[in-house]
Amino acid sequence: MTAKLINGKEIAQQIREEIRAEVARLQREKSLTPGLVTIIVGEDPASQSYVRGKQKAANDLGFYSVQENLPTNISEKELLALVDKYNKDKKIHGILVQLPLPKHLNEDKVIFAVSPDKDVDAFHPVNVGRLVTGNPLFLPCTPAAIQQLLLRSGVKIEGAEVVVVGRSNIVGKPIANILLQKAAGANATVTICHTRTKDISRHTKRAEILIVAAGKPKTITADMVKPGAVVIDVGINEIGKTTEGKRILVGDVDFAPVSEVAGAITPVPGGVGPMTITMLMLNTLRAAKKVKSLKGKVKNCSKS
Ligand code: BQF
Repeated sequence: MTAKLINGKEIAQQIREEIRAEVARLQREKSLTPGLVTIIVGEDPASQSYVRGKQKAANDLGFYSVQENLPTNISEKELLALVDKYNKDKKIHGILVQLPLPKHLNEDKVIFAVSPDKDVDAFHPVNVGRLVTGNPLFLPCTPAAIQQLLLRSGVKIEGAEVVVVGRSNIVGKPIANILLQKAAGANATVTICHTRTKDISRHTKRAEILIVAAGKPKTITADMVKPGAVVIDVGINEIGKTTEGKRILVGDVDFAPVSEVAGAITPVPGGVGPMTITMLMLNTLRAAKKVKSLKGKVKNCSKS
């Protein structure tokens, strides 16, 4: 079998057109422009490239966008003061602090400082709690991206055997939580595997939907995949640079051999990544509209 490619770039573009139309309507009818601030501390090239992508997406959609570039040696107090300034700024609806932060800054403190109403990453404990208890304000961007890719590719999530490899707060734990909710676009049976799982293969081989966020190339090989499974590769691993200095990226899945076994698969690049940025834009739009609940707002399966 050769797997169907789930084209994240294309689906992301489709949703961006929907967002663009809604931004135009908001401007026309309410004179309201969604506003996003991205805050980056230091010079990490990967982080700078991610923030550039987020700024470009915001600008392309007609958002009001602000970029704060802070020096590595900024104090925690100064960073928290800046976050608070944007908490109070009426033109700004979404605040994104790019992670990871330099070691002298406490990430938890900074995440806690962002107003939950402007927390478009959905990392604040209030938003984590709201997700777990089934009343989310925002969904975290990468997990939201995964769910939308599945829905828009016509994958049936309800009742499916889902196996998640990885237990991070950013991907593994929240995607498991989203897909097990009693809600539209969820109702799956979810297993989470991690570095201390005894026999990962025993679990992955049962998966109808396999979500891999392990942070290591070739974590999943062809022998670990059930024939016909849907494989979502969340990994972003830099394995070198082109002669022009561009990062060469691979996922966590051994792509070519797994494609021979799986029913559908996301590529890296061009899979989950572009959708993640689009979900950040959707969260910013929702923050601007002050949508209080996502209940019944999950767009349903339209086969593409
Ligand atoms: C693509 C991220 C690890 C640590 C911190 C498009 C992105 C990536 C890939 C992107 C990521 C990964 C982001 C592609 C944001 C996803 O074409 O495949 C976009 O910008 N991402 C981040 O902000 O912080 C990270 C991964």
